[in-house]
Amino acid sequence: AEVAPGAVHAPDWLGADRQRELLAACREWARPPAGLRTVRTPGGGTMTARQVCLGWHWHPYAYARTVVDGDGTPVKPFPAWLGALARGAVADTLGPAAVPAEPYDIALINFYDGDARMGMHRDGDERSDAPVVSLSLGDRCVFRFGNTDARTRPYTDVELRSGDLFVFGGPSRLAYHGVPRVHPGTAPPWLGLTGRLNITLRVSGL
Ligand code: MD5
Ligand code: FE
Repeated sequence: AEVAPGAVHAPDWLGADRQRELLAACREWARPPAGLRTVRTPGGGTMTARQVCLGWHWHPYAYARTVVDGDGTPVKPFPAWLGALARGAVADTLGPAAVPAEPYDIALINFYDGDARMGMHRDGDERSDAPVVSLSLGDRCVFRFGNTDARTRPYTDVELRSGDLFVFGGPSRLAYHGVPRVHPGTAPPWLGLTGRLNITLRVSGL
């Protein structure tokens, strides 16, 4: 379903097998060194979703090759199979012509427990306008897709569930968005995940 120009929601795009595979991979990536960390913003705030990065390390509001705001170790590599997954996701939602020529080279993985949220923001630290690919695992959440001008209304609330794909391309690439709530205990029982996981795949242009 196209939520806005270039913003496409594909429910249950990942099958059960790929959800299990991706979850197992995320659990490995979360281990130290360069594992899961709490992100602190320059204003003294703390993000409630914890994060691990592959390829490039995101810290507010720039990218680095080492975990500059954590254990200082080199960022884990971005595996080729994740790039293939991203290109397939773009081709399936926006069409083959929308698949970028540059390689996908960043994964940001956010771990949400039942109380975690993400405030309305725009993703502007990449130097590429390639579509962002977002994959959800575990608990359902309310994803708030806004507009490009302000973090306020108008916005559209979409429920994202385990296995869902969301692609943000074209004019939607720079829209404000956030996660105002997670619904605890709504993950599919067969997945074995408490909480929510979101994987975004991006082109750095760096
Ligand atoms: C999440 N993550 O559910 C979301 C999904 C983040 C973040 O927001 O920055 O890690 S990614 C949603 C996204 C990415 C790029 C553009 C737009 C949404 N958009 O234009 O709405 O943890
Ligand atoms: Fe974002």
